[in-house]
Amino acid sequence: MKHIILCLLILQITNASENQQDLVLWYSHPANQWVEALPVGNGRLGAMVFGGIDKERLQLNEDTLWAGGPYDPTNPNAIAALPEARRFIFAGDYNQATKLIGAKMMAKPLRQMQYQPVGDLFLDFNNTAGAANYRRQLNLDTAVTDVSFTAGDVNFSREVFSSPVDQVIVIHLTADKPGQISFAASMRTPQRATVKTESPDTLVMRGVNGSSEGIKGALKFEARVKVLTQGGKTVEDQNHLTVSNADSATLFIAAATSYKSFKDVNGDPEPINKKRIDEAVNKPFEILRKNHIAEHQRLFRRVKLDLGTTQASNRPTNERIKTFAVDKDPQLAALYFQFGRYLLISSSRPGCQPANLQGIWNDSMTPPWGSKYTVNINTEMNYWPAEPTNLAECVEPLIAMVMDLTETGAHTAKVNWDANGWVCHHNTDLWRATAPIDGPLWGFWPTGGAWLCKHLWEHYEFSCDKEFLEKAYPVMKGSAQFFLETLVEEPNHHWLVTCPSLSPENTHPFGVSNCAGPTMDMQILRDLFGNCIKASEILGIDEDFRKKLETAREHLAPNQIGKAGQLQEWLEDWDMKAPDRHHRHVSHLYGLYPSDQISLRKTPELAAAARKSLELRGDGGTGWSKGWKINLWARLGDGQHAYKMIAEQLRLAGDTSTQYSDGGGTYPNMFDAHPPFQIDGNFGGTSGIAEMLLQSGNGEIELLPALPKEWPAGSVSGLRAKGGFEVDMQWKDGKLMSARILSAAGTTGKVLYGQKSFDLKLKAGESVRLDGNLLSQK
Ligand code: FUC
Repeated sequence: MKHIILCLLILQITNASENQQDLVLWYSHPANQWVEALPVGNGRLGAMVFGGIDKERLQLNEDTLWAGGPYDPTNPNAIAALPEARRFIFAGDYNQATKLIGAKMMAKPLRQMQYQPVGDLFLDFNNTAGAANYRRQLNLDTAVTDVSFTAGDVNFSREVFSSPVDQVIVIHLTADKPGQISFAASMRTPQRATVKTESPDTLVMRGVNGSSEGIKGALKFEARVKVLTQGGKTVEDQNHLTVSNADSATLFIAAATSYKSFKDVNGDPEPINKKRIDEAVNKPFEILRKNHIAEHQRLFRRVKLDLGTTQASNRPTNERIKTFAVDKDPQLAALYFQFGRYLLISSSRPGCQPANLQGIWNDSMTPPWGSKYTVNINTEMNYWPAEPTNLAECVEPLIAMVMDLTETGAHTAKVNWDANGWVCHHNTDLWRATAPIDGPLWGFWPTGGAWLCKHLWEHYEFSCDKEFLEKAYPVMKGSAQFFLETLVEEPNHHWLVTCPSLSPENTHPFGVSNCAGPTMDMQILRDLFGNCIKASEILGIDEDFRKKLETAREHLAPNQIGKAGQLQEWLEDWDMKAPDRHHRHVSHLYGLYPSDQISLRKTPELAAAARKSLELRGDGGTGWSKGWKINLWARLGDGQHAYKMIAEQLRLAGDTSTQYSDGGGTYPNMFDAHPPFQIDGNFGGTSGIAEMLLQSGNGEIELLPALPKEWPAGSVSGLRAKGGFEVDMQWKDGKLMSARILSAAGTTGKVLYGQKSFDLKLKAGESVRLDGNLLSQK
């Protein structure tokens, strides 16, 4: 008996370590560039860890360190030009409309504030010559990155994590011989800041944020590093600390700004940092590490995915990315899926800022597109994996931001559009600016806030949490109110349309993008109005408002199929004459994904038209564009094309030797390449893989809707479906073997697999086990 238990135990341990290995990114050399460094983050405080042998670099970020301060970018002159802009558009004089919008209706300033770095911490070592056996890794299961190597006869190791429990980054340096830890710690920053030692073991950076676009930097920030050693000696020297001959050392990094809310910057970072460090240094390292891992695993371990393993899985991550097209390496696709979940947990925890264009990781004072929140696709894409991959908590920062936007957006609605409710155009920033920015061709799109509302509704749809819906409904209603007041009748069919607007950021045959009633707007509003109608019914309120929405919804311009058999992007059949027929934005396919207005079963003709549009667009595009296309092909039930899009993503960024199209790709550290780095493609990839395995909506849960032949056998557990369900599945030879469906909310639903179906009638907390024919099992 004892023997059997021992065997089982050994088996379990082997499995556990094998699984762990499946969740590791690893490299045989230090990072030479930023996109090779490994990201850690607790939602708020992030670091890119380079793993240098004689010089370690941690590039640091804090999610409220943005340029500028509270500001009002609305343009009081905009409203006067609105009637004329509409007249130009309805008369077909699009160029005049664009000129007028550009001259009179844009935000002041024309650009929003950037997300900026804190700076770097450097550790310089002088006893690492001749290092060998180097390994650097990031374990997604523990959210700890570590470096190990041998120098002389000493084995060195370094561990780094950003603790969501203790709100500090912890660096732990050890050696297997006493007295071997010697280094100098210093800090550098591109910000207006000073770095000074405060005592023999503490280094402090104090600064103010940058001004931008005439908006004065209004934030104070502080980063604080404290070193604790076992043995050895620590001395201070003006702006650095020197540790000599310690047995081990632990560094604690805290960083904070004076940001309290988008309208209050009166916080004081110093006492916040001091308190966090004082509390952390009083806990043994093992406890800090254990608590950090437990909190990470509480979220991370909810979903397990096995797509199969091959020999290719044993190589360093950068090499595997390079040869994915040839090797297929199903485990790399699974790692990419889990990396997206890791990134979301690490960049978007409750109470923090939402994940921006780079999550929380950015080393530049002027990052691409300001590393802001672009809400004409990118911010939404960041949150696509959250609900289906069981990370609903991570949506909280997005929801909180949308609540803020109802306030700033109400001002923009009044000033720019003379309307009630609230509006957010195509971007926002830390200060929740909502006015149209950058230029008329990109910014004059009023539907960003309405799209964000979908995430509130989905948070309800996945959880069936009515209490949450009560809080979400007024936000959705405010957005709907804005459109009820600003939709206008277009002259040809008398449909209700947005005007002026645009189909994100695509130029129509008149050489500009501004137009009336682009398909995407209509689809977004069909969702928004429809979801408000359902919400008001569920909550039993607002009958009159519901009626107004019902009438308006019926009069929205419909989805139209053009001459080429495509789903029209605009009111007119312009698609085949548009100058950039392969444009990265596939906005009119919103109706297919993320929305479920268009589906193979419900609207087969529109689904065929969407497919045609997708074929005409081709497989090229930026990282996020390819990420979107994984999801779209999955919705079309085409697992092979979805897989092809994964292969488009999972190739080394910039590598032109593969058969794949331009743009997109993956950096050695698995960050998505727009290029340059933009995190949305990672999140789109994760949700795309989830969509290939499970889809839900319209009361249906479809199992393995788009399984490619490259993943013939596998299993997944913990995926979520709308209606409050959780799904586990196993498949073999490309066929479902078994599934387990748990109902958390006790709602009804229908499970589909191929032509088979099963009606779910479970009470909350009950589950059912089905075989590959969807017959229920004991
Ligand atoms: C939109 C996209 C770009 C980029 C930027 C952040 O403008 O068209 O490709 O993703 O947002």
